[in-house]
Amino acid sequence: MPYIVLLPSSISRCFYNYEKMTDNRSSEYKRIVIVAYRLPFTMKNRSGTLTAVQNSGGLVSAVLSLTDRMRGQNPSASMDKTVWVGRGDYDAGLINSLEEVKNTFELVPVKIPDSINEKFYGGFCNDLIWPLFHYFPSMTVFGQGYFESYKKANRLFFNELRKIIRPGDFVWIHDYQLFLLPEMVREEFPEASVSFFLHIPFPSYEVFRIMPDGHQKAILRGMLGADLIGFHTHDYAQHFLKSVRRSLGYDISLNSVMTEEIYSRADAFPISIDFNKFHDAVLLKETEKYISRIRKQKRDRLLIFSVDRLDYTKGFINRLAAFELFLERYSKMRGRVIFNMVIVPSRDTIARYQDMKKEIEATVGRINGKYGTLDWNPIIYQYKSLRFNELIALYSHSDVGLLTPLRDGMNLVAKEYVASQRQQYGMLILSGLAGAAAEMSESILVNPSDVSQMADAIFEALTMREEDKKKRIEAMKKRLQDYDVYSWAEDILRTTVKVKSDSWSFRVRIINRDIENRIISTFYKAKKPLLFLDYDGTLVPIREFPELAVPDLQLILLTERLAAVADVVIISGRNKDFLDKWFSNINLTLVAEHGAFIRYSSGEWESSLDQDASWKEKIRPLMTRYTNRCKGSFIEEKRVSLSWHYRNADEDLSSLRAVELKNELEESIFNMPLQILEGHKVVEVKMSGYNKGTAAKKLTASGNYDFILAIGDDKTDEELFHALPDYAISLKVGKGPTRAKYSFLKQPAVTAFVRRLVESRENKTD
Ligand code: GDG
Repeated sequence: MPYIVLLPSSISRCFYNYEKMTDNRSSEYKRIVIVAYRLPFTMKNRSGTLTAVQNSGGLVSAVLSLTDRMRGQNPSASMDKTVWVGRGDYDAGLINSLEEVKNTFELVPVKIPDSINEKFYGGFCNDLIWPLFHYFPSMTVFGQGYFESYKKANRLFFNELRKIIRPGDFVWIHDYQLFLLPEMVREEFPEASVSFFLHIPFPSYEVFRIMPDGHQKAILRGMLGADLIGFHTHDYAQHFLKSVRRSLGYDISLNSVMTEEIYSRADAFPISIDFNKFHDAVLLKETEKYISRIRKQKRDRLLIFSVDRLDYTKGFINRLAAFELFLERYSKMRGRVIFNMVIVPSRDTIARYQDMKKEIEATVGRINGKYGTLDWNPIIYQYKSLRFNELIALYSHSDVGLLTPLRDGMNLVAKEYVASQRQQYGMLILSGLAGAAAEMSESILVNPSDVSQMADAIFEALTMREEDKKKRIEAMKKRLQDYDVYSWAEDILRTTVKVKSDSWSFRVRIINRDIENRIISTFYKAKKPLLFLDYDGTLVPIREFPELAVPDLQLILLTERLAAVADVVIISGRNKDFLDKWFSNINLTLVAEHGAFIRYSSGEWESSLDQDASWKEKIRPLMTRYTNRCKGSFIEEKRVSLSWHYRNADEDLSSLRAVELKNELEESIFNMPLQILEGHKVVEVKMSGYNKGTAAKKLTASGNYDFILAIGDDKTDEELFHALPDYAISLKVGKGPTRAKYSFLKQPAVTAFVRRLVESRENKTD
């Protein structure tokens, strides 16, 4: 049966078979499609011969491994080669035939003319988004034509993507160069599973709103095209959601945005590293020669290092000032410490970057001149990229990692440094303004603008006792090992599946004459039909005051006629007296106060409260899992309730966990006589026994109904819809997201439909 989906008009252009996708919605993905500004290979053209060098980033290996793991988990379902869409000037045929590429990805190059790329990448991305999202509004350039080029470039990406996208794909879009792409995908392929991940911070709304309104709205709507929007930290996700609320005016509920066209969730998925790769590389032969070089250079001195790309967000000058103050303040350390500062070349053709480089070099020269001696230079400055094994040697033999960016989405170097500590224990000094700080609380956290605090932190790190370093580093290592880049990628994939399947259950399908006719014809043929009708907003329109919403004579008569041809239940939030007053003379069943009371046609009011406590066996393990994940929290058990208390736990983590627990509980308690209450630092599940769903279950169980229809308009009716057997037909009144199979746009349509139902059966001939 074809559905009508209330989605952007472009749906008609969609090539998916809707019914097929609906059936397959929970099946596993068949292919991963990555879209990122850069391809995972760097092409090298040496005297006419093209070769490809695979980039070493964690994302590349995570995606390759994810594909393998999915193949392994489900060998019967053929998992296709992962596709990677990214900027590239060579033809697809040529690069995909290269030996180095063949067994990895299928590359889809997006050609972006330089004239567009300059204002798109150099302009909008690097001169506007990058500084603003890293809290440098004064460096933000709102250049002419930037946004137009940004839109064009995103469109160019989409034009390539749309050629290859197909059902069963998991489309994973990366970073700030492609904010507009998810929406383009959703408009044309509403059934595609899309995840977006932002690698840089999402700033607070007060900074985000500095952008022109049009840019703000386009970016947020663009991102909301994804089913799941991932950020490094909880704060970034909250900033995004707040911006959605303020700039687009959408309601946010439990990290989700639900409108008539959108169902998206935003959450924190801190990126990790390939822990084993770094941990194991320390012992490799190729690393050894660099280690001996470092040992020779160090002699009995202590080594501090930092590695960053040349960028104003990295806080080089403050870091150098802190090192200088450290030498000044702790004079006994002079001659005993070397600071190896590695800066990886980046954008140094741009004047601002050249100036920054000059300033860094001048500062290094001045400090070395001031404190250096014949046999000791306090700072070794390198402006170059290191080989992987050289980097590992530096990580593994540095006594301190001094990583103090002014802002950083995450900072992978911090994680890599910790993973490389195995022959000796160093200590990490980490900026509190790097995303990594949220997970690396055992490091020495500093404010990168507080030069004095950083100088003291250097001394503390250099003189920390071996056992303390070991304890702190091992705690961080364990976390990195447990949640590596592979778990990260899997987590995102799994959550996208979940969000997508939730979005299916809430999708709105507007009823039409054709569907009405089919329902009426099934009703006509039914031997034993049952109808659930909500009252306010369904049988009568919502009025300003409830006492004004009384049934008129026509409705009473219609209900009477309906009750003569089918079993009818009026299921309402109204109290017993109200329902008795208007409907007690009709041969139907009444359900009052959302299911707390039931009155069968011939009987007295009964309470439907259930005393069974077996539900605890399902809820307790779930709460126990959260207790284990959140130190300091505990479970309290009463006869009719289970509570998860978190007043003694870490405030930020526990409030995040409380939201997650509530989400999971909501899933688990559907169809059970329970409700969730949230108190002060407590999440409680208690028996309710009185929602419309449980009442409906009881009523449907008591007869062999071959036709069940339910009509309702609000949240409490969603429980009713959910509780009904699959063959039941549920109809929502109004446009919002719903579990119902179809929706009426307006209440008066319900009365007209009910009249048609009645007439069909009254005219029944057999
Ligand atoms: C974005 C966000 C976020 C660095 N120098 C050398 C070298 N590296 C490697 C490191 C590390 C990576 O580059 C740099 O890590 P970042 O975390 O800064 O990553 P970016 O991709 O630049 O930045 C950032 C990240 O995305 C991930 O989401 O953490 O906040 O800005 O892996 O090992 N590698 C080699 N030689 C070097 O000289 N071989």
